[in-house]
Amino acid sequence: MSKASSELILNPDGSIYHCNIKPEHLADLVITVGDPNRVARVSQHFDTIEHKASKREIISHTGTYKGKRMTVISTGMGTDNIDIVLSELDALANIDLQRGEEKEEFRKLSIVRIGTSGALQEDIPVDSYVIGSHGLGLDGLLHYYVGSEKVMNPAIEDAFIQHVDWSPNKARPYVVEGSTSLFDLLSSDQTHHGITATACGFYGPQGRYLRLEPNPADINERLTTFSHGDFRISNFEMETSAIYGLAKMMGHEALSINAIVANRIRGEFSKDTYATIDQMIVYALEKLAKL
Ligand code: R1P
Ligand code: URA
Repeated sequence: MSKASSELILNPDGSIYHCNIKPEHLADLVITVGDPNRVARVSQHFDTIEHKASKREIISHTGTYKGKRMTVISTGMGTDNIDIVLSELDALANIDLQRGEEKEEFRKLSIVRIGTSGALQEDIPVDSYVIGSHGLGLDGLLHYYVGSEKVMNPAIEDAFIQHVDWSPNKARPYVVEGSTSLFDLLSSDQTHHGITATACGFYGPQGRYLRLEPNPADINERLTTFSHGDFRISNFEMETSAIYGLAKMMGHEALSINAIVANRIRGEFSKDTYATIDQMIVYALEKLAKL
């Protein structure tokens, strides 16, 4: 059945509402970044840029790096924005926008987040890179979709809920595995690995105490000491769980690589975040050119 114009919203030129691009502007390989300014920091390395768009905090550049076509797009901060960007990217790939109907042939996207993050382990230093084998969603987004339990990992979730004594007043944490093929492609002896925890905020939800006390105050210690088999929580940020969850439900591949700008255990912050991010961008582009 064709979608109503209130559900699948198009701009007057036929582009999709927030991302503001048309299907032909979207490459199969998509790099997401939180910071809109990071889009140009990625595309400055491209051989050519064929299309640029912007609306609100969502900026996108499509071009090639060493001949590999890719779209880099900013999401802004948080899983609420991920809901918008992932839904629209999938619609661009898999819905005939004019007819408002799902296409017969599925188009699979590879989605790689190049982000920044805080380490939750003492041995993951600032200015290193972390790849999330799994996303741990403390944000609740995935529960708004029917069938999301199929991509979750209840054994890890239950162990986590018990270990941290998770409050029933908050959404149930969910765990989704990232793409194993992208993990193999992007991993090296230069990358750390672990579960990437995704919070619904930067301060209280990540245990930062300015004037309001986080609840629980020791959330970071509880996360740091959690392990399940070989898995431990490596880092904290604000998008990965929703990217992994939505991408998996939609049938896409997704992985996050994050530059560690803070170490929450040591209380340290990077002295030059931009240098670290720029190095990680080149690292990721070199690997992704081989996809
Ligand atoms: C918070 O400072 C923001 O930085 C991290 C968090 O996930 C959050 O979006 O990622 P980005 O640098 O990709 O935005
Ligand atoms: N981004 C986050 O969300 N948390 C940090 O500590 C650093 C970057």
